[in-house]
Amino acid sequence: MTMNEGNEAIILEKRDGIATIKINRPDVLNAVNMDIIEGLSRAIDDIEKDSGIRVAIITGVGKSFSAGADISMFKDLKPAEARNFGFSEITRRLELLDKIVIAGVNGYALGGGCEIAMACDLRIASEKAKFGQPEINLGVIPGAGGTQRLPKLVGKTKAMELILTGAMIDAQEAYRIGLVNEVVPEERFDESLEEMARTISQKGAVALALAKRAINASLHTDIDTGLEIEKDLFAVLFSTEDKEEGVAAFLEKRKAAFRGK
Ligand code: CO8
Repeated sequence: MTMNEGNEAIILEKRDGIATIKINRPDVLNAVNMDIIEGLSRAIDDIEKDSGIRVAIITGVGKSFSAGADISMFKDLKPAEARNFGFSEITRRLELLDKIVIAGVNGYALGGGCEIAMACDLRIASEKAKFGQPEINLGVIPGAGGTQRLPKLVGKTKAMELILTGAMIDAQEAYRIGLVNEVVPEERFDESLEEMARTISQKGAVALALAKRAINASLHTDIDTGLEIEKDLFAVLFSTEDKEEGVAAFLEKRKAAFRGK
């Protein structure tokens, strides 16, 4: 199934249990304005409600993933408007979504673009991708989760360096510091994204959602609380049909056919 959300800044397509969200302002390297924030919000609403979707991919149209917030808006933005812009809430919704979200970083992922990618569960980069938090060059700091998620992903040392210098790094360096899962040649980019999405979409939907929840909880809780959360979620899975199917399939030496229940 393919559908267009009716907001051209964001294109939402669905096929075989996988949703693809495309950021579509290529003339300005997919800089994020209100249309993109609203479009992303609607796309997340849609995916959230669609029980047929297990995996979502976010990528950019053209040569950029996203070069961050549309800087032309900053000129007249008042402090309260900057605070309530809604960008940070979008990244949080991606992180809390009960589906797996993969960032397909096809080019620049700068500022808010890097922050969207970091809120996703996995990041696949084309070898042309570039990452950075250049906000310091504008006299500001990351405002959509960068100061919070970057240290968790790459450690305080590198996060300080990237945010304080505003330096841009290439895909290989992003891989080396643990910011991305995989770097692939441009010609294999779509295929690699599809392959990762397909592999994950064939797993049980409840197990995927609970694995995501448990891993994210580990970043914010002490070990004992985290282990309690894990035990609870592990136990929940013993009430699912997918657990029956997964175990039966192993014992019968066949491939499991999960139904997401
Ligand atoms: N905002 C607005 N326009 C942009 C942006 C942007 N972030 N990035 C690129 N563009 C536009 C350019 O102005 C240019 O437009 P035009 O053709 O009309 O001149 C077009 O896109 C193409 O860009 P360039 O000609 O600059 O292309 P280059 O290949 O020479 O350079 C770069 C590419 C290096 C990516 C360069 O465009 C650049 O440095 N862009 C800005 C990157 C940046 O600083 N991003 C951080 C923004 S701040 C942010 O993201 C904070 C997020 C939290 C916000 C919270 C809510 C308020």
